[in-house]
Amino acid sequence: MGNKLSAPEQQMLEQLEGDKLGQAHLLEPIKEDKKAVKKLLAELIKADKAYPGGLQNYIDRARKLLAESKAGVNPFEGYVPEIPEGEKLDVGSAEFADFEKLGMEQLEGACFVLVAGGLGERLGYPGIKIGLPAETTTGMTYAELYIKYILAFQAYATKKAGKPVKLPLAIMTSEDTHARTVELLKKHKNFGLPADQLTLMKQEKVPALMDNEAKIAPKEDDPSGIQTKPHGHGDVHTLLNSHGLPQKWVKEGRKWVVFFQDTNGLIFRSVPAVLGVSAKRDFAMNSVTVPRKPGEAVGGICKLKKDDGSSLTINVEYNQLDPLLKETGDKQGDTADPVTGNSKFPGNINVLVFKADRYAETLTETNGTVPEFVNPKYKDATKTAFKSPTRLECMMQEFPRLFKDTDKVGFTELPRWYCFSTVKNNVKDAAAKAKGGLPPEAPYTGEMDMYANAGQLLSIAGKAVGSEVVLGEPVEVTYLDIPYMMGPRIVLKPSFAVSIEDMKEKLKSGKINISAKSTLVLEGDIEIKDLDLDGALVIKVAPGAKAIVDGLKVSNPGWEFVPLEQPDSADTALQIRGYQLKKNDAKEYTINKGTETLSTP
Ligand code: UGB
Repeated sequence: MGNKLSAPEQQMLEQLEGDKLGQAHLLEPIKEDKKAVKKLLAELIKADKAYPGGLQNYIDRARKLLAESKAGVNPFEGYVPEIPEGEKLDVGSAEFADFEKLGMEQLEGACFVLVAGGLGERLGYPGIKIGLPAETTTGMTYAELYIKYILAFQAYATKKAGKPVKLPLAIMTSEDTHARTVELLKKHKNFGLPADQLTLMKQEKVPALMDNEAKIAPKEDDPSGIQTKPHGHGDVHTLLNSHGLPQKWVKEGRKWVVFFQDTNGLIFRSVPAVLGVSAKRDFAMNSVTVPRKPGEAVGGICKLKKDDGSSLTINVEYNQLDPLLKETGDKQGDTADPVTGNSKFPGNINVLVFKADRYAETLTETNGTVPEFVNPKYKDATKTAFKSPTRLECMMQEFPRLFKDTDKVGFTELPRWYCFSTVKNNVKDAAAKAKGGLPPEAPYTGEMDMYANAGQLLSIAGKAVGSEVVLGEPVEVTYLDIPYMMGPRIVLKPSFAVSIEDMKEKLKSGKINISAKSTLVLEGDIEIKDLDLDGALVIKVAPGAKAIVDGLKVSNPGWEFVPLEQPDSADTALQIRGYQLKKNDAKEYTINKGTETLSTP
């Protein structure tokens, strides 16, 4: 390779030397070194291509937002937040059942989008977050759990439709996560999802900026390179648009696009009911929410009202909610409602269900570029210098700003135990959160919440069909200074049931007794009438086969969690938990064909 410049390089060089882009400082220290110049130009061309409207557009937007930030412009000026209207569902109620039934009819029209470009610095885990086990009883990773859920929805929809249904999944990765995501999926053959149903979209980082003029920061150890930083999960919309996926999905007759985040082991439980709400209310966008604790790192959905009567129902991010509430209304800030102890605003968990046609049309009209923001950490009150380079960021939940007034934006509030337990915090922060009465959101608590969720769902479905479900009382167990309740460890794989309505079909009037020390893993088509479990029981049923549990009594030493024996040499996924699974003994059944009745004589 010679040092002669190609046409795009020459063009970028001219742009760089010109006043409009204002980046000549990058060239200055390396201009005599042709090789270094070429390298710099290559990096800038990459950044130019990756950003909608190119580098000039990025710099122009950055200058505007940095000027506004310096001037202290309030992005919510003129808006007063009100509590929005939405559907609040009581899981297990008749109304909830109706929404689930309606939502299950929608499953055949669902498409899924996972945002998994975040590295999880807060979690202190070096790997990709979707490669973490969601629970350690079966070791199922988040990636596998999500895909198995989509496959279970697909199997359900195929049966219901009487024809093959294929549900697509798009995953947004980033420079930080792409290679390891590809490796994980390849190693496990996409966990059974056919390749033609899977699309990976890699988001690029954006140039980091070192001052209010939006000068790009050179790399500290290499002036021929530029510093870049993540642009935020809002990139998912521009990427979907550039891949033309939503437009293709609409052409294929698909109805809904469901977005979800990287570590929430409970989220798919809520999908049928939430689809039901979207369908009934004809929501162009429907955010799943949970009751929110004041101060929690979860955005609040607000109805932002203007003097002229217009309003916008949208997430206000957790770092902006308190200042906004201190300036408006009763000026109390992000405080608790005295009646509920929760924030008055529903907590956004960034599970967004879009109506596919309106989503695709809006993407075509706007390219999906959601408004950005900048959050520089200034050195002092003059706001002239930054502590470290900043960048523009964007969030996926900002999409309502691109919609028309006629597009209905709403939310569906569900109990937290049912749909939300994320894993975001390192051990130290999680312990501090637990002390402060906030959800710890650690690997340990995320795992325990999955078991508790499964137990509660069995109880609700059981009650509806006249089955008595008795679960051992949970006890408080502390690992790595995080105290949490631990009851029986129940894992209901997606193939067992895709909703409470589906679970009702699997339980028959009888009695299910599961002691607190027990482990129960159910996979596949299993009907349960009478079960008495004190120990570990694993039932795996292959597709097409069936098990009937009728009068089965299992008692064995079971499986237990014990503190990590050799913490220093243990896998990092275990180190950040502080415990490991000790398999003493278990009763295991694997049924590959036909129907088998499992009972104790
Ligand atoms: N992500 C990307 O794919 N690319 C990026 O550049 C950045 C992130 P975080 P945070 O439900 O708990 C969100 O960092 O700040 C992916 C909502 O904004 O976990 O905790 C990343 O991989 C907040 O309103 O987000 O805040 C992950 O899957 C609330 O809903 C996802 O984006 C909160 O999550 C979120 O990234 C919550």
